Amino acid sequence: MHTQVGIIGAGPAGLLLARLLHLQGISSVILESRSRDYVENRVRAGLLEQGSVDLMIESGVGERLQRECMAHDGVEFIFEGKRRRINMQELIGRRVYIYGQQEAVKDMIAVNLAAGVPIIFEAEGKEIGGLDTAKPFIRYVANGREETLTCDYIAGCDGFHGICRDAIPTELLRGHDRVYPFGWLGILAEAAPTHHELLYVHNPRGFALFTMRSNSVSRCYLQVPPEEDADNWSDDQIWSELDRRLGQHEGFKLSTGRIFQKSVTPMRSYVAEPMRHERLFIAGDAAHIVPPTGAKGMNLAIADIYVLAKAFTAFYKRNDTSLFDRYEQICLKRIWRAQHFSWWMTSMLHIMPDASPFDLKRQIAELETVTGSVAGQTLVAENYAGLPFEL
Ligand code: RFL
Ligand code: PHB
Repeated sequence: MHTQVGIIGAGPAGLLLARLLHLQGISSVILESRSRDYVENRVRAGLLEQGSVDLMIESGVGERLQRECMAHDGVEFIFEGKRRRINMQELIGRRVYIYGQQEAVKDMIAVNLAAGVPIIFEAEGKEIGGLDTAKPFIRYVANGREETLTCDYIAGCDGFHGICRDAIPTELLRGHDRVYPFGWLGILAEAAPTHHELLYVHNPRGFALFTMRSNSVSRCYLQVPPEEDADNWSDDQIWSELDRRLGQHEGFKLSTGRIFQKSVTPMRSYVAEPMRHERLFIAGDAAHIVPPTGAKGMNLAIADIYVLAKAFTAFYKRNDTSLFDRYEQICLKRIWRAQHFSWWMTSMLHIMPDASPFDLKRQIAELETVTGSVAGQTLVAENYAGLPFEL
């Protein structure tokens, strides 16, 4: 089998790339190690930046998103019993949108398959090679048989645990890494949202986040030790801990219900450089990871793909390779800004295991500074709602 762009991974990055290439008449094949059912039901991100939503609508995968997403003008911070709202719409004229990542994945799979873009599920990429030749290849196993896909270029959209990043020679690959001494216990519950916008809570007992998937489904997170087992937490313990961290506030009280999904996510920051090697390009979580506090992971994956799709288009339409050469430089500028924002939000809101009273007071002062002035609020709003896509 031969295609122009061989894509490994049917996450948001791989699926959006295939769609954007198809719209330009460029062929691709997606290889995905998991089943369609698995990728369509994997619970992950929920918050999309304005630019991500705009790109999805423009590329014809945003029809249900437009109908079902929840647009938020503001976001709230809670600390020391105080509530501070940042009105992004008023400050910078942009908003954020709640739409489950697995819903976006379902939509992109359906649109790609309907357009005849091949997505081969349960096809595990084992090896890539020929990167310095005109015909790179991907060896994969599907239905117990080893197969080969040849292509002009390979897009490594295979997430943090994929195989593509490791195909960059070790003497060239630099990984910038930070692991945090905590994780998030995330739940989905049959419960109306506690509040109509997101609540980021600083509490000496640990960070908590109240978000949602719909008017009847809540998504909440609790800071826990990184090696915590979600099964150690009963539903009652989860609700009672969320309640204690949230505290008492006028205007809302904790909304509870049946918890139907729970898991613990470790937290890390990571950037791989370079993001291109010969005829391989890596994008999304394959190239970088952020702690989820800034809600940037899926948005960064989409921003990488915006650039990569433009680069393939310039090459196939105009034989222009200049964007191939600038791909990593363009992406890394945004990635490092998102890295800083995600690290900053994480360190401002989480309690380090060895935190002293000084550290807690300093965090409160920081939250006061940031939420207490138009300058501070604008800084958060611009980064949270996302910088415009640029080439
Ligand atoms: P993905 O989604 O991991 O997709 C990679 C795909 O590649 C497949 N794969 C392979 N296929 C074939 N052969 C191989 N050898 C393969 N190896 C791997 C995998 O099965 C998979 O299907 O990467 P992509 O496309 O780069 O997308 C990145 C996002 O998934 C990720 O950044 C976000 O989920 C991060 N994230 C958030 N991002 C946001 O923008 N906003 C949020 O609100 C947000 N919240 C979150 C998050 C991530 C979380 N967790 C669980 C890590 C909240 C949480 C709790
Ligand atoms: C989510 O809705 O799952 C979500 C929202 C904001 C974050 C992280 C996760 O910062």
